[in-house]
Amino acid sequence: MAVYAVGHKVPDSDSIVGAIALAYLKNQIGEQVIPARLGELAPETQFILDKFNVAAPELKLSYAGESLYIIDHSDIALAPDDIADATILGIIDHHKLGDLTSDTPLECWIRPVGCSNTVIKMMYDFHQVDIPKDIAGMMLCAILSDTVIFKSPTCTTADIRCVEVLAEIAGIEDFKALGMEMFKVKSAVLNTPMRD
Ligand SMILES: [Mn+2]
Repeated sequence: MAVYAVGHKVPDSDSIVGAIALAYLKNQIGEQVIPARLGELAPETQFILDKFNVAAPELKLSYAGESLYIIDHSDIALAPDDIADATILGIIDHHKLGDLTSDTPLECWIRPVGCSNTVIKMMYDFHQVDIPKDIAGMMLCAILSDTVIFKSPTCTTADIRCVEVLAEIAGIEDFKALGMEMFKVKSAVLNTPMRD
């Protein structure tokens, strides 16, 4: 039986980066966790992975008999189809509480902030684990994506402070320029005619 960290179906950057960042943290505190994903990468997410030269989490759809950490949601509809046959070890999220439940005690990190990666940064702080440069850069991008570079109504001062700290760790001087570059990748694809 293995332990996985996985975000929601039709994964966004928060789900993918969150799985990588959480798995790294867990591995640092002695718990073997494998990052996974429930679907194809969005172009924006591919851009982030390429930028920091990090491999995508493995595509894994079935979790029967496995244990997992759920990231960026707590809804049955967004979780793996066979989630009822898996053991949920934890939920890390920033949305309203969904309908997932568990048979055993679980670790729950749910905060009303703009991004799951802001919550994961709080977990790194709690466990006093240093964030590697590449992971810090990706977490920063995920927060800029979810908060639309701090313009979303869900953005909090915790998210902004978190990005500032992550930018320092990652050695990124102009994180807003990076955010704009990221959104250009996203909109370039959105403006592509459907047949292409
Ligand atoms: Mn999110």
